[in-house]
Amino acid sequence: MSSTNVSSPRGGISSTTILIIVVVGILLIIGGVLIGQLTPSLLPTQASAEARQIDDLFQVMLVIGGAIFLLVQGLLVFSIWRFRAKPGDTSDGIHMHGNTSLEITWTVIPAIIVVFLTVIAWQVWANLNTPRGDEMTVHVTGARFNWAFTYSAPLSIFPDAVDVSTLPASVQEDLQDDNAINVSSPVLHLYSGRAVALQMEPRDVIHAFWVPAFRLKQDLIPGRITTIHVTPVQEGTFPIKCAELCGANHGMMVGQVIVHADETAYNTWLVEEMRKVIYPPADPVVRGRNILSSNVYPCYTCHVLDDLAEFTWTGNVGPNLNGIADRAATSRASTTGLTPAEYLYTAVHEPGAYLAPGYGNLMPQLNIPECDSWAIVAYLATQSASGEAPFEVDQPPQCVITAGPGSAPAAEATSEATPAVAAPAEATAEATAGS
Ligand code: HEC
Ligand SMILES: [Cu+2]
Repeated sequence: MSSTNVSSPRGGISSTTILIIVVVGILLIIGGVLIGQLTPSLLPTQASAEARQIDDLFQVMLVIGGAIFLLVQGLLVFSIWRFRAKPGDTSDGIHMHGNTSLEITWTVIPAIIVVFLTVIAWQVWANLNTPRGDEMTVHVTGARFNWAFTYSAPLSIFPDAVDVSTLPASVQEDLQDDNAINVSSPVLHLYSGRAVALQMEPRDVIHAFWVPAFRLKQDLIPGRITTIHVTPVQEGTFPIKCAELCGANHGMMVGQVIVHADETAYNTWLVEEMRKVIYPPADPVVRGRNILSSNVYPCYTCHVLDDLAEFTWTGNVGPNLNGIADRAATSRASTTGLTPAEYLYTAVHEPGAYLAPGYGNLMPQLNIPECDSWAIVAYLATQSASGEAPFEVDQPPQCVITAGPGSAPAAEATSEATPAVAAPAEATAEATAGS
């Protein structure tokens, strides 16, 4: 790291000069190490195994960069002090060009540094991209303006005996291939020490999944699935951010990772979520309200709905949904020629088909499973000025749930969303507004 050969081109190097160079070189290295040691204390906690590797790499870069910074700034300050013009001296400085040893030095040293950094950065990069042993997989969905996470929950961890034949059709279908059900949550739940592959997909534009405490950031690209591997190592709750400007409420696109202490704690959470999926409330209105209040879907970041205000339904990108049932039954039905229920279904399921006047095509196509869409419609139909549904919403036969053993109406929010293969739609439901 020593700067070597800053002597004047006129003479050889004296032993005093060599001593100065050595001392300055040592000081530069000490300074670089200090910068490298102190700066990381500004960073968030290292909550993943990957964070340690990345911070170590960063620290090496800081030591080298810090020493170079001190060298350049030191030479600048030294030159200003040592070679400043004397009062009244208006002559030019000495003209000099060509100093082969100096040029070789300032080419070779940076080349060695860059090659060294490339090698160690490549090693970290390759490590990060290697699937870990015994990974679990969580699917990440980014849509303007929230994050949702879908887990595969094996029926084998469910403590109660379940008679599969009594479960809702959509749950039975979900269980068919792997005897596991999909559970969705707006919070990423993991547990310490267990590696996970996060497979991400956006529903609209490019988003970037960023967990500062994990030191990992990954773009979500339309039409592609991108994956990162991470091993959380510290119990706690850490923020998730969207690091790609994605629209008006980009700043609201924040979430949380909860790292549980161990598998038991994680399973306790998962079983509670499974219960909501396995025993959904029979009343579609309650089901619809539970889906929307779970905030698994990003509706709340774009719409105001007073009934769900406590679940932060305060977004201002789309129309205010207070009184949506009245509007669906009157102006929307007459403009589109759909029945009010069909209109609401289309508005939720195929948002681009008809645009509410004054609004652009901003609402994402969320791939909401068929029966969940109809439950949402049943709930939205109750959002009228009078509080009574002004029209009937018939649930398609495969979406009718008869009260099962556990299907007591859930009072609180559930994340009942099951992005499984949707059951075939009723023919009428497919009618679109033909815009
Ligand atoms: C990114 C913002 C955004 C998100 C997320 C979003 N919407 Fe919308 N929504 C809009 C916009 C903009 C419109 C108006 C344009 C249109 O009709 O598609 C709209 C229209 C609607 C309408 C029709 C309103 C009317 O006055 O006729 C309904 C109903 C609706 N959204 C419900 C939902 C539900 C339910 C969700 C979640 C599953 C949701 N929206 C998610 C932006 C959004
Ligand atoms: Cu985003």
